[in-house]
Amino acid sequence: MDNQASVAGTGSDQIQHLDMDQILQQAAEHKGCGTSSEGGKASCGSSTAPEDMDPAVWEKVKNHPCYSEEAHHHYARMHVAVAPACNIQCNYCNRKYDCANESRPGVVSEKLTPEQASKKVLAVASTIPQMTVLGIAGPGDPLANPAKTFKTFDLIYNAAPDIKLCLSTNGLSLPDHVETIKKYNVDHVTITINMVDPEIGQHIYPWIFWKNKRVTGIEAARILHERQMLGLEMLTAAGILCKVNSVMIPGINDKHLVEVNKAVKSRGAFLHNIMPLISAPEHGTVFGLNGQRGPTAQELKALQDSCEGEMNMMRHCRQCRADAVGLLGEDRSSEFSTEKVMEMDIQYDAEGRKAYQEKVEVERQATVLAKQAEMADLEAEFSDLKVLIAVATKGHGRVNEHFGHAQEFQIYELSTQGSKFVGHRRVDLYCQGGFGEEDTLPTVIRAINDCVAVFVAKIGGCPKDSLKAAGIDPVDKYAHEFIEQSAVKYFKEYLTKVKSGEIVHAERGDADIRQGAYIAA
Ligand code: CLF
Ligand code: SF4
Repeated sequence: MDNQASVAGTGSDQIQHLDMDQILQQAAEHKGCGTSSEGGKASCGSSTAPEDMDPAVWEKVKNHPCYSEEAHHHYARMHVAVAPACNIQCNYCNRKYDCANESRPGVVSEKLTPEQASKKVLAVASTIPQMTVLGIAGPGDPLANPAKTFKTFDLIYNAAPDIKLCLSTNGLSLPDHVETIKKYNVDHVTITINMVDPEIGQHIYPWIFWKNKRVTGIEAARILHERQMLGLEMLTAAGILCKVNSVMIPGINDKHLVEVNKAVKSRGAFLHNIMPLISAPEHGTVFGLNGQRGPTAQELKALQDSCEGEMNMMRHCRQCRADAVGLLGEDRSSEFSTEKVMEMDIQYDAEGRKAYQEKVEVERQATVLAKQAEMADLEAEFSDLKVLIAVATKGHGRVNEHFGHAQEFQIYELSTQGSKFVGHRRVDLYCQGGFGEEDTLPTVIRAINDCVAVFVAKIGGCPKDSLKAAGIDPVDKYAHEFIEQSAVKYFKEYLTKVKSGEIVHAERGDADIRQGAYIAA
């Protein structure tokens, strides 16, 4: 492991080489943190707010893994499945499975009572001290189950007030509950808004349940749209941070989502999360059965790029299941089944959690400092070259996963502006104990086919050769180092080689977003 990092002094000619202990020491003292943000995003790892962000908002987002891209490498969330019923029907959802707009379809949730949910939250918080957020996101709609939802929030707030409370809704009942949401200390609300035009909405929502009867067609979409806009306006007025999720459905709302972006931005949404439709026949959804396709990776990125202006775009959503536990890219829910949780003797140690999170902040700060240091001489380069790389990581902002063990790759865009997280690609495990690997490798390559390189902690000879043959550079020399610092280093070398003619840069093609379920755990 290369334990060296360059840290800029007062001028670009004063580059010093410091070892990682010095960086961690600087981070602990909160020295040298650039508090600027990229595109208005919370990019700084310090405990102070970026200059262009209200400190009160910063307090709400700084360790929320969904509201801050940078925080998602370090902090975890959990969902409790206390809300089984729904008051609308989406064509991408089959209620036999988890909510498809906040869940990975195809996995059935264990439904909980508020009391079971509360105990589970304390169990997880005691085991995973970096778990900072509790969300209710299904498997139906939390506000179609208001008694269970708010009872759960109440129990958790009283037992563990340091945990942030979050909910995700389709918005139909939202205006009726904004006061209650505030009363129960829920600081973050997500509304799934897929259209602002009922003509389009009627192709996404076959019906809603409204005032004790089923309403269909364009009238259903009109009511839903009006309630979503009203709910968003009321949340903003109440000072509750609001994120909007939209499902990108090619041929139905893909072009229209630019209008949705403008509409929600003008009503005060803090963050917009455009997610790909996940649609396969085995999910049993209307879209799955009628062959509606999801977007490709480059179609999704182009839409996200086109919406990125003054409004923050979320690109790190994992379309979580309704009982997800852990960092966004991992799922530890099986460690916390109701049976196991009910047997656990839980001592909630708020001080211990706080101390652990302070250590996380030091590590987080170190990743920011290391990237800034590496950027020092890149900004002087003139080039409009942009490339994508894929990274195998278990979290903590490091290249620390083996190629064969990766269930997802994080995607970074590299340019003279530095490195920028632009998404992730779920893949089936390559390493499956000696079988199935020949079948899996082509699907992994298709998932990262738009990347020039893949950073891994380790990789075997066989996949290495196949990646090279596909034009993807397998890079293991940054094993266990910080991702973004390594990415900037790599880009500098890449640029030098292109400029010297050692390599010829060629535009890469598109990549697949996986539609089916996992074939390996
Ligand atoms: Fe859960 Fe949603 Fe809260 Fe996050 S998830 S209720 S805001 S705590 Fe996050 Fe998961 Fe994407 Fe949701 S990655 S599906 S955006
Ligand atoms: Fe399914 Fe969620 Fe839509 Fe309800 S709001 S139909 S649970 S995706």
